[in-house]
Amino acid sequence: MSAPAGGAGGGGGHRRDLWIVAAWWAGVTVLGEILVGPLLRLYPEAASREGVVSDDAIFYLLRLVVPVVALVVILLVYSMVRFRARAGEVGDAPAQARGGRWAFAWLGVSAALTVSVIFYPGVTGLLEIWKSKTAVNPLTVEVVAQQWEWRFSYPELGIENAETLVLPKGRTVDFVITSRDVIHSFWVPSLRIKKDAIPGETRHLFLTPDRLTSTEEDPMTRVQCAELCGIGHARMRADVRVVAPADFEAWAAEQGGTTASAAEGSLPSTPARAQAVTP
Ligand SMILES: [Cu+2]
Repeated sequence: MSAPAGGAGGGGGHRRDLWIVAAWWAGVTVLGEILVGPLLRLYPEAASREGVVSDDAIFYLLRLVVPVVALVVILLVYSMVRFRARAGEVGDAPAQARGGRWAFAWLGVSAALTVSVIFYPGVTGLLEIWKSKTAVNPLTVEVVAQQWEWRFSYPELGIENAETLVLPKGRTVDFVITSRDVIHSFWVPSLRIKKDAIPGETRHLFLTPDRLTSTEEDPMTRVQCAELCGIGHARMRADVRVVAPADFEAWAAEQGGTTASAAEGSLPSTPARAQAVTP
């Protein structure tokens, strides 16, 4: 009961179909991999060590997906064209058989691919990103979200409620994130990894900016709320500057003591204040 031929056409005809599909698959895969290269270069450049890990994972998955999509689409289109009903043909389709070697091979390969990407780049990437939690001497930046603005405090430097997020290049930052009202999400697109800001909760996000950049140069380097939080959500942004360590110290000294809005009172329970405080 192990005759290889399944359909009505006979073994020889199917072998030819397989070769045609294989040739198309190889061609489209090569073409796809060639085209995906320039596409990936259009991807906005990351500006953090962790962001590069995240980008590498996405690029790997996009490259991996090319032969998979190619195979599925080619099989589908080829079958539709090759085995279509011709004019005047009214008979039934050939009886469909279940299982067989191809089905099990298909199942085995898809399962293996799925499991493999859980480990690489999944687990390996996460471990790489989580290394930042153990960075020595991270810079603490308290991030407070509220409808519809962000405030940044640097407790080690005595800076409170800054409206611009200034970060030194090359030093891991421990963002301590919370919200005063509803759920927001702290996101700097070029740093890549985001974290929800949740009232009553304090969450940590460790990121290491590794490129000098600013909102002016690169709009992807801005704080953008990434959780729909009301009518002002889209405008809930803040400028970001990643500067050299010496410039950061100069900025901190400039800010020192004279906080942007010292008159606003203490952090946690100030009621929502007017939109623009001071430019
Ligand atoms: Cu929002």
